[in-house]
Amino acid sequence: MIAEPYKLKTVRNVEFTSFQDRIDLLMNTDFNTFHIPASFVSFDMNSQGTSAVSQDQYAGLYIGDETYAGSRNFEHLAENILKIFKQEHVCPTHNLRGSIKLLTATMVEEGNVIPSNSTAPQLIVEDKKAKVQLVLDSKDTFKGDVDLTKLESILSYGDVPYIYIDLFAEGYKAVSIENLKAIHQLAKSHNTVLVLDVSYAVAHAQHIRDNCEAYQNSTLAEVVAEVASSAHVLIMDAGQDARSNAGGFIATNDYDLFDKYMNEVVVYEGLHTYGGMAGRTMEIFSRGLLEMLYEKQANWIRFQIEKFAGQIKDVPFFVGADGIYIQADKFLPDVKNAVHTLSAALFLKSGVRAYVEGKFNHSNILPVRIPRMGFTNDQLGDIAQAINELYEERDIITGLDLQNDPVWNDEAIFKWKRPLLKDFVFTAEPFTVQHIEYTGETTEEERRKYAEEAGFNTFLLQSKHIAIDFLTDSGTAAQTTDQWAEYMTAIETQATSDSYFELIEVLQRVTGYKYILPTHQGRAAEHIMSQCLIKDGFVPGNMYFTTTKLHQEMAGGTFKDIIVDEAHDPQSTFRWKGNIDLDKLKAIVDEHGADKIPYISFELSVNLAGGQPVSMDNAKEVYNYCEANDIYLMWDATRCVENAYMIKKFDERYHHTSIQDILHELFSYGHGCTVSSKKDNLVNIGGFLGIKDDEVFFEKAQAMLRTYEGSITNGGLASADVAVLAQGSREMTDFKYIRNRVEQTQYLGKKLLDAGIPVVEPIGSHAVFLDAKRFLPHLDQDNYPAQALATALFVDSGLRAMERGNVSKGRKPNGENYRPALELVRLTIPRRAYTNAHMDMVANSIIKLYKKRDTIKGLEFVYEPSKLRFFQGRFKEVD
Ligand code: P70
Repeated sequence: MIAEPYKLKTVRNVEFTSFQDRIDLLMNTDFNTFHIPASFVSFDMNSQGTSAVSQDQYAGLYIGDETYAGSRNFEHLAENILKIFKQEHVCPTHNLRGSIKLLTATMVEEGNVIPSNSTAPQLIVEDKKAKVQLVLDSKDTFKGDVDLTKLESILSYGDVPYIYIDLFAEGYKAVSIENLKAIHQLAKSHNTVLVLDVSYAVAHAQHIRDNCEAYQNSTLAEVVAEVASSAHVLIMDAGQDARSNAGGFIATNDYDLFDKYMNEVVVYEGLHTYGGMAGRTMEIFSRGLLEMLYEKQANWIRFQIEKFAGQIKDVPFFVGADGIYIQADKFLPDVKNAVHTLSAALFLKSGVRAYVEGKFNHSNILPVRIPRMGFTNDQLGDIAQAINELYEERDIITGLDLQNDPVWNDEAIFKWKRPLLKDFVFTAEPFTVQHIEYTGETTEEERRKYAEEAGFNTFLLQSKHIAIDFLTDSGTAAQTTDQWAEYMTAIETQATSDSYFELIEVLQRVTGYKYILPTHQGRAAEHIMSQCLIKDGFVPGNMYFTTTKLHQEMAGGTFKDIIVDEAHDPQSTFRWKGNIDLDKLKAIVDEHGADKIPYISFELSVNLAGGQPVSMDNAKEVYNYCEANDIYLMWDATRCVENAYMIKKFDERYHHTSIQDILHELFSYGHGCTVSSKKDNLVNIGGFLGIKDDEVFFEKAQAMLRTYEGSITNGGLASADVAVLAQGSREMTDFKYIRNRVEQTQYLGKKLLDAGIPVVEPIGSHAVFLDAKRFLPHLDQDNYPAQALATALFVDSGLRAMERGNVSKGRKPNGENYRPALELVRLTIPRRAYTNAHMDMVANSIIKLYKKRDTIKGLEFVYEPSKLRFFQGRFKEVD
C-alpha cells in the first residue's frame, strides 16, 4: 500500500467545460488542440515544466538572487550538478533547446552527421546544414539502444562532432547502461564526444533498476551518477525530472569544451552564470535536482504512471518515462491525420489535452504525459476511463481534414465532421496540485520515543514527525492559486482595505445578513457575541463545543445541552443527529422563562457529535419557535457548507437546489452567526460574526472589535488574509468542491465500517470518529481509552488524530471525571490536502491496529492543567 509521500499545499481549481463548450473551443482553434487556452483544458497531459513543486522549491522563488553576474543561485545549481552528476563545469541555459543550440553552434559544421537515438537535436542541427542520423536498434526493453555496428560505420566514415543520446528518447525509448558504455568507448576511440540528455535521469534510473539485476539494489543517486559517468557532456531540461517550469544546463568535466560553451552562451542564452534563466528559476531547478533523488517521491511518480497504464484497456500504447504513448495509427487505423484526430477526439470527449509538438506528420505517437505529482490517482483513473471509452467509440471517429500545408504541427488547420461522442464527466477532485509539502518519515521505534517525549498527547507532537495529520480540519486546508493571487495583491493597511469590501460582499451574499464583522478566528467572534448578548441565564445548544461553552460561561451564562438523544449514541444511525430536541428546549423555556435565554446556540455539522448535520425542517421549526417566543437564535456556522451538502444529498426536496440557495435558507432561520473560517471558508486563519439586522447588537460588537481584535474592517487580520477569506468563501459553495470534500470523509468512513471498525454512525462530513469504548473495551474510561488510542495510532503508523472524550470533557466540580457517553478519537480530514490514496493508507493502518488492540495500554495523568486540559496534559502508561 503506497500513497503520496507528501500532502497538497496549494491546489489549482480545474475548469470542467461542457460538451458544447468544447465544440466551440475546437472550432475556434481549427481543431488544433495546441491552441486551446490552458484554462479551458481540464487535464493537460504534458510533463514538461508542469510538475508540482515542493514548498522548498517554491520558497526558492523568493530567494532568487536576480543579478546579472555570479548569482548565489548559480552557485547552488553548479554545486548540486557536481554532487549529483559529478560534472565540474556548468553552463546554464534557458532550456533543452538552448543546450542543443550551444552544442551545435560550437561544435557542428556544415555537412556533419550527428548519430543519435533521438530526433530531439534534428531541427537545430539541420539549421546548420548538418544532419541527425538515427541509429536505433529497436529492442523491446531498451528501445533507445543504439545499433553499435551502424554507429561505428558512421564514425569511421564521416565527420562526427558529437553523438547525441537521450536517456529516454522521445519519452519512451530508454537506453541501457551497457549500450551507453559501448557508445562511450566508440566515441573515445573515434575522437568524438558522447552528449547525454539527462532530462529523464530519474525515470531512466528507475527503468534500469527494474530491468537490470546488477542495479536492483542501487540507490537512484548511484545509478544516476553511474550513467552520467559514461558521457563527456551532459545536457538537461529543467522542466522534466527536476520539476522546474523552465531552464536547463550543459555540463562537462572537459575544460576545453566548457570554454567554448561559456563563450558562446552570451550569444544565444545570457551570461555563463545565468544562461537565460531568472535567478529564481536556477534556485527552483537546483532544489528540484536534489529532491528528484528522494526515493519515495520517485517511487510514487513511477507508481502513478504504472497504475495509469494498467487501467488503459485494449488501446495500443507504450509506457514511457512520464506517461503513456499511444500509437494513434493503430488506435484509429483507417483514419487520416490519426494523431491529430485522436487529440481532438479526446479533448472533445473529456476536456483532456494530449497533443503533438514539432514538425507536422513527424510521428504517429500521441504522448499522454503526466505532470509529476500534479494529479491524483482518482483523476488519472478518470482520464484512463475517458481514453478507454473513446477507444470503444473509435469506429464513429472520422479523420480531420487538413486545410493547409503546415510545416509545423501548431500550424495545422483542419475541418472536421465531429463524431457524436459520449460526454465524459469527471468525478475526481476538481483541482490539480501546484505545491506539495513532504510528510514526515519516521520508524516505529522513533515514533514510540516521540510519543513518550510528548507525554502521550498528540497535541504535543511535532508536525515534522507526522506522516498524515488528522489532528484537525482547522486552518489546514490547501490554498488555491486564486487565493494566493489574492494574498499577493492585497494592499496592507490598518484602515480600510479593498479586501474588506470584497469580504463583506461575498459573506452578505452567502448569509443574507446585513452586518459582517471580521475576527481573527472563531473564538474571537464567540467572545464578542457572548459578551454582547449574555448577562446571565441559560444558553441552550445542540451539544457543547469547548471554546463556545467557555465564552458563554465567562459571560455569566450556563450551557444546556438540547441536542436529540441519538447524538449521544455512537451506534444510532439517525440521519440528523445534529438536530435540536424541541421538547428539551420548551422544557427550559417553561421552567425559566424566555427572558432567561439570551440566545440559542445552534451548531451546523455538530463537531463533537461526529460532524452530524442539522435538518432543514429542524432549523425551521426551532426558528419558528424562537420567533414566537422572542428568543434569539445564533448559528455556529463554522461547518455550514458541509451541512448544506448533507441536506442536498439526503433531503430529496433539495436534490436540485444549489448549495448557495440551501445556505441562504439555513441562515434565514437565525438572527446571526459566529464562524471559525478556518474550516469551511477554506483559510488558514480567520473568522467572522454575522448579524442579521440588529443594529444595537452590531454597534456593541463593533466596539468590542476595536477593543479586542483590531480595526472594524480587519478584525485583527492582515488585509491579505481578509482577501484570502473572501476568495475562500467564494470557492466553498462550489458543488464539485464540497461534494469531493464530504465524499472523501464518507470514503474513509465506509472503508472502516466495512472492516468492522467501531466508528460513529452515520459518518459525518469533516471527520471519522473512532469509538474508543468499543475499540478498547478492556480499558476503563478513567484510563482514557480515546487518548490511548490516539497515541497508539501515531506510534503504529505516524497518523495523528485528536482525543474527544473523557480528557477533553474535564472534571466535574467534585473532582471526578465527567466520563461522557462519547469517548472518541477524531480523524479530522483537512480540506484539499490529502488524496484517497492517503485515505486507503489510513484505513489499512487502523485495521491493522485493530487486530492487535489488546496490546494497547491505558493512561493516567502525570501533569493535569485545570483549564482545557487536553491541550497540555501529559500522561504515562499503566499496566
Ligand atoms: C477543531 C477546531 C474550532 C471551532 C469549532 C466550532 C464548531 C468554534 C470553534 C473555534 C479547533 C479546536 C478548538 C478547540 C479545541 C480543539 C480544537 N475547532 N466552533 O479542531 O474556532 O478555533 O477558529 O477559534 O469546531 O475542531 P477557532
